[in-house]
Amino acid sequence: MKTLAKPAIALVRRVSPLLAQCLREHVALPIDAGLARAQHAAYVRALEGEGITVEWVNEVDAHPDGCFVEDTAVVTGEHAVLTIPGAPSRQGEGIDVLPGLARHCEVVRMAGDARLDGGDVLRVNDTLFVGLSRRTNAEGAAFLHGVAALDGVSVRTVPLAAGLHLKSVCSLVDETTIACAPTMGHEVRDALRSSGCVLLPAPEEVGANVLCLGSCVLVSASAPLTADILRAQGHRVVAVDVSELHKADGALTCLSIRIPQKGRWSA
Ligand code: CIR
Repeated sequence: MKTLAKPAIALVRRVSPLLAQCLREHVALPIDAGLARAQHAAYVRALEGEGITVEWVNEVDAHPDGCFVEDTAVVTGEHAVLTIPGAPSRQGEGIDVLPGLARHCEVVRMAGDARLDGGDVLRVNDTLFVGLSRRTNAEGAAFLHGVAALDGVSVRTVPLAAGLHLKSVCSLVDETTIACAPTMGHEVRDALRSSGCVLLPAPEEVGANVLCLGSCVLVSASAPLTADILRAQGHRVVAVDVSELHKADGALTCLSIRIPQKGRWSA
């Protein structure tokens, strides 16, 4: 296992009291915004427990999907793209994120017809894999490419066969290992394999979205079988209950924007 550097900073945003009005597939499941807020607080404590500095987006939490802050920005190194998320209802979220992001990176704001959700971007070494999804288009990937090149990072697009975002179906366990959902399409599989990644099948769909924080891997408490597999492979696993956020189609990576340590990269 090749340990990935842990992020230096994580930007997070409070769970909106309007969370139940979020975009989601299974609207029949009731969402308890208060419980979601408590679960989010535990997620933040887990980040802090790993020595990551947590910074909050200060603005009022009037956006139902605002806590899924990862979708509003992609940090490429010294630079970051403030995205135009693919869902029109989410396009007002980024402006509140900008001040916190600009404290750490030179921010370039996406423009024109480009659309991109940060959840569609998976970094592996110096490559950003970008899922072309219902939320992210080729113009969005091309815009990201232009900014990432400034940091010596390349972009490779992959069509998404299933799932909301690329990182809904795959995420980094360590520097070269990727947890994968049962539904992950062969295009993503082939692209990751061809770049030298080792794929680790996650028995549970939500087990495919883990968050590597250096020597520790956050895993959803809703994915106990995935957690067992990771432990058996020698990973230090911290389970976090985000069941209420899963109902909103959220997962672990989307709840923060990670800023890497200088000159390093992280999940
Ligand atoms: C949405 O549909 O946009 C939100 N309800 C969930 C976004 C989750 N984001 C992510 O996984 N990157």
